[in-house]
Amino acid sequence: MAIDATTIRAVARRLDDAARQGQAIEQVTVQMPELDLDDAYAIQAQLAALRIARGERIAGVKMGFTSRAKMRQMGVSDLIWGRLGAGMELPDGAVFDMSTAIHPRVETELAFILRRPLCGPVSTTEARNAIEAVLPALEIIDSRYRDFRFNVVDVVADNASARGFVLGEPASARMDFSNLGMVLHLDGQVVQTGSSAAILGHPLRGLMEAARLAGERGARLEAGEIVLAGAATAAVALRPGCHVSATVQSLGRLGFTTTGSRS
Ligand code: OOG
Ligand code: MG
Repeated sequence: MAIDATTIRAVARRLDDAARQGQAIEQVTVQMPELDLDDAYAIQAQLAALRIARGERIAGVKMGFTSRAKMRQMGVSDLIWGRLGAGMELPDGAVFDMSTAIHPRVETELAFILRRPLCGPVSTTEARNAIEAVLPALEIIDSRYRDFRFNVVDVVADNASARGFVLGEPASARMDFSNLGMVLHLDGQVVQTGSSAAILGHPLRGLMEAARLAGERGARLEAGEIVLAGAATAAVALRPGCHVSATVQSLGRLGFTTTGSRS
């Protein structure tokens, strides 16, 4: 750790304000190049504490940079994780008000709901047995940093750009979800295509890595929690007044509509 608890709290407050005001800020490592990954996860934990203090529940975790498409798009090649607040969930078919965001993007993902806790290194069998359901998902990311630019420490401190998520219909964890075709549409046009296999070769590995990384930080994935395994395709910028939908083979379709203006 390169910074003290007071500075951790101050940086978290700055990121939290940026998110709530929809105003981009400078990358935190510009002024504090000494920040390390431990500091970044401590800032992230503090962001979660601020949500909890406002009465929000932590609903689960999200993985980042589990696919080459995302690594290439953002220039970061380390696996990261972030926390999902219950208030980030948007019901399928809902409206997302862009005036509450900075420069949101959308990406197609797979999600898991857990029926057992997971923590630390786990086998594929343990991971599979911990899954209650598998669901098609859309993630809305919105980096709090200007121009959506960051390094790995910045993006971890910014809770892995988490902003929102939409879940589709749950399916049985017994299905084969290793290689499902995924298509992202904006206003009826295909904008990205991919496969769930792009998530670390098998989306189950996204879950195993989530358990491992959480364990490293003294956290645990809990029964009932949601795990977003990571995007299978690059993210696409949202614009006001558009309809977003994703189709995941065997799992179905989900979507949302945007309104408002970009700040
Ligand atoms: C960071 C979040 C990455 C994913 O699915 O890879 C992520 C970002 O791209 O801003 O959510
Ligand atoms: Mg994502």
